[in-house]
Amino acid sequence: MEQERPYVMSFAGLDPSGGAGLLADIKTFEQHKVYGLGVCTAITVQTAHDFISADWLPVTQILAQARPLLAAHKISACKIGIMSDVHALLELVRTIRQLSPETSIILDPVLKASAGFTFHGSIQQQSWQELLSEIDLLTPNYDEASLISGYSNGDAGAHSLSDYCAVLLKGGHHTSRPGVDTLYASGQIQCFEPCTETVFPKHGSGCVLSAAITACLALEQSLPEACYNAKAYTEKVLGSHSSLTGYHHL
Ligand code: PXL
Repeated sequence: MEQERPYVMSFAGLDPSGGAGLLADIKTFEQHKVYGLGVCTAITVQTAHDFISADWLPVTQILAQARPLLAAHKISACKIGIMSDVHALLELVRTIRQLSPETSIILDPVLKASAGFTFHGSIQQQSWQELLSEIDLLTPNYDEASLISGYSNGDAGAHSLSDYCAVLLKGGHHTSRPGVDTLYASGQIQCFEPCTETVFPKHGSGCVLSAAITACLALEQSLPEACYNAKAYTEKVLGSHSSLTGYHHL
């Protein structure tokens, strides 16, 4: 019999195609040998190619799913994916902090799906700053860092956001250094080069990365170690098949 695994929780949308959201997170957690709990934030209708619609669950319903689990288990880390808006995010994050102060909170600020669907309307920077000061790690891509910070340059934007929490700027959409992720944390900047050359774009790759970081942190890795190992894991999923669908294995 194995030892008890650390518990982690994903707050994410149901993507029935399995590439993103809750299903992607749970596959990633299982491969990392952490116990994954999943709270649904939205029901989406999509395939790997087309995003058709999203129905948001009210925050009261999201919290109703989470509360008994937060009371029943010590949750080492949680990740938050799609949420309807910054106010819902703030309410969720404040409740997690109140009910489970030791849980690390990782936020993947999904503003837009790769298939084109926009999740959030206009960005209220003041509310985002309040939100970021309540979490441990933000994992934006270049465009998200730019929109959330209000800087036209995503690198400068990510740096400025690290006044509030640690920021991992994902390199997937970066024009000058594609694939290089940059961690801004505790006043230091660290770059993570891609480990493999053969990667194929995938729907849900950001979900896999943030879920893998969440798992690695729950396994007591340091933040830089977790970012490095999660990147290597994500690249394996990206390299697993040439289609938009990826396979998970360690
Ligand atoms: O990859 C962003 C994302 C996150 N969560 C859900 C999604 C998507 C993109 O489609 O559907 C549920």
